[in-house]
Amino acid sequence: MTKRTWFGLAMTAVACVAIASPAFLGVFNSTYKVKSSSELGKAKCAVCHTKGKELDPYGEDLKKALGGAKKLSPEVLAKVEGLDSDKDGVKNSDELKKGTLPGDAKSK
Ligand SMILES: [Ca+2]
Repeated sequence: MTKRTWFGLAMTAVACVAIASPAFLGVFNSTYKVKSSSELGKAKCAVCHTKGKELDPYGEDLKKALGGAKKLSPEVLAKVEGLDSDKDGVKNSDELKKGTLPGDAKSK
């Protein structure tokens, strides 16, 4: 791996920790009982983020549902369950049950 790649990886890790994600991810994982072996469980920060702070479509919908709140809750998560954030034809709630990514149209 090149120095540049390592730098990119390090920055991604830092960004992941610097923002609210760890707490959010905890709420997310316990609400949906995410299996660590599923695609969803492996994605971790990437469930909502493309890289660092940038949000994927599911992350954007969650941000809207949060409405400025700083803490994620099961109630906020429930607000976006009926949506199909990545527009792949599978509802967020169904993707979460299956363990696929609600913010990535390639995962369904
Ligand atoms: Ca979907």
